[in-house]
Amino acid sequence: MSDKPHVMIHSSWYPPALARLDEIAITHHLYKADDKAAFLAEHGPKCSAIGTMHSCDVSLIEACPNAELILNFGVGYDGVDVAKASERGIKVVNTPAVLNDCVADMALALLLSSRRRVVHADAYARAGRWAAEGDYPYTLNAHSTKVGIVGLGRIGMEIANRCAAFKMEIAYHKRTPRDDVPFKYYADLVEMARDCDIMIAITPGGDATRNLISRPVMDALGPEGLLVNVARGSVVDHDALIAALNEGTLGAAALDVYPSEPNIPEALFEMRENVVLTPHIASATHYTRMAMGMVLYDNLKAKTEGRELITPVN
Ligand code: A2R
Repeated sequence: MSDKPHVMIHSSWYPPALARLDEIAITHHLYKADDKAAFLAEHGPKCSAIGTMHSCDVSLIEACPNAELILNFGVGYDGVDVAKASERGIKVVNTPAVLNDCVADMALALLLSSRRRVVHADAYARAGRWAAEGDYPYTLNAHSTKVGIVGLGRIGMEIANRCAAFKMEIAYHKRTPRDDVPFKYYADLVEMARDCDIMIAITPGGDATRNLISRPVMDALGPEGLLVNVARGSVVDHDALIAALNEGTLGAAALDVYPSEPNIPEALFEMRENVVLTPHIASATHYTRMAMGMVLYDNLKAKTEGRELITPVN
């Protein structure tokens, strides 16, 4: 009999990385099962680990009563019930750091697309409107603007580095100021928004940051202001966002994340000129998704060999 650990895979992640787990584990793919309850009843009790990309709630934890480890594919673990896991002595690991550059690249891609209207101008060009109607309307600068980064952690710092290279002035908000950066700190988000042209959200999700970007923040950003969200959908009040964009009190939004993925609030689809939408792809390159998968692989291997976990969150 194999002494490999059994792992309940709740949701698939980057297939080549997921396939590597089979070298060191016996994986059970719940997302492929038609009868999930029967699948969990059959395989849950033998699993000492759970793998997930989106969520791991109490029912999944309870269906795997011998689980000791949760592998969370992503740096954000707001979908995992960490409190319940801790209560049961289950360790949770995530995939920090290896996705910093990719997410920061995407933040800048969204920022530049929005300020220079790349997506809308592409549609204008393809529709033959240049020849028919004349030059595309003038857009707004990316350089020589002030950008406020909400959450200056691992990814936030990479965003700041890129913004500096794009000749933007940088400000930031988080709960505790950093003493290792030259950027202006704002304890108050509305105050920062008032002073900025662009705001980029890159905090964790969860209750502590729910609707942190509120209507007053959007209004303070103003009619020429841009909100970029590469954090979590829950960080932005989307009803307020749609209202602010419709009323023109906020100029533009460029979003990679949404409150109820994979659904996107339909009102945003109609906003073609001032809204750029991507389907939660900030870390989704082959290179980075493989690296994320290998962080989970290395954690599972460490656990199996009785070594310290590499990226524990509890
Ligand atoms: O607040 P602080 O001083 O703990 O700073 C963290 C900040 N942050 C917050 N800022 C304002 N209000 C809050 N309630 C709040 N909670 C946390 O977010 C820190 O500057 C930043 C998070 O940085 P890291 O822990 O290094 O996370 P990383 O790797 O940059 O990823 C951020 C998030 C993920 O959790 C995913 O949701 C997303 O990016 O992909």
